[in-house]
Amino acid sequence: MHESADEHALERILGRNEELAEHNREHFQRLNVCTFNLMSAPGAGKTSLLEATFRIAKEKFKSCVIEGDMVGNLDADRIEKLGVPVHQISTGRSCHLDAQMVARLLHSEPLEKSDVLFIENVGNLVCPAEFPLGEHKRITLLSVTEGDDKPIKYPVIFRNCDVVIFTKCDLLEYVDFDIKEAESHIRAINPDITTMQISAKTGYGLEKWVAWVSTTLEEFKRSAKLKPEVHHAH
Ligand SMILES: Nc1nc2c(ncn2[C@@H]2O[C@H](COP(=O)(O)OP(=O)(O)OP(=O)(O)O)[C@@H](O)[C@H]2O)c(=O)[nH]1
Ligand SMILES: [Mg+2]
Repeated sequence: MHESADEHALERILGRNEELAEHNREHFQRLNVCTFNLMSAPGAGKTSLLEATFRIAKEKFKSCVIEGDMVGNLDADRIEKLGVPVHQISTGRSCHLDAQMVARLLHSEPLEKSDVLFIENVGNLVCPAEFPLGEHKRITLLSVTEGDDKPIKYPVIFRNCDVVIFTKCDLLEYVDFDIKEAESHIRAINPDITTMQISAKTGYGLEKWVAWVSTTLEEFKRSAKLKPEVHHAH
């Protein structure tokens, strides 16, 4: 009895989030800002990937960042040091970002001037998967220190994404992580997935990642041009 009442409440929350995410998506489309949602377990290397990206490709696409954390500004401070505009969202007791939190930042000046918005979600391999934010692409990072069985144990986040990035590949020789095995678990639930291997520490695979971001941005801009403009009163 209780369980079904809880399920209804959850469905309502998820439905409302979907609506707001759609609103965000239209807004990003109008602004011509291609948005990426980066999700992973805590410490898989989301901020390190962003830092490495900006070190080598700050001039390639004009970016801004939203940092989602339960408390503190540590990650936002790391991004700010690289001269990239960043907003910190403190989620408090919530273990994920939701569309409403992102919606509050839609009219910020740096966002309106950017080509790309990177949203670093709260480190968590479960909840962020259920809450779309209006992003164009969803990216899940899986560190090779976490174990190649994680796609089996946490399938939703690996199913609900466009790209999986295996991170910390410089550590592959020290850990029992079989990339082929992990990849086959992911493909079993998400056959069209794009996968990449990187090391933010050594720079391995970063060029391919930056090329993917650039191509995705170009495709996004082309498709935005083709779509009829949507006019909304705000
Ligand atoms: N060896 C190695 N360590 C890395 C790499 N990328 C990140 N790390 C380390 O992993 C730790 C966590 O990295 P972060 O980039 O902070 O991870 P995160 O996913 O942003 O963490 P949360 O925001 O707390 O979820 C840090 O000590 C990094 O130095 C990598 O490519 N190789
Ligand atoms: Mg981080």
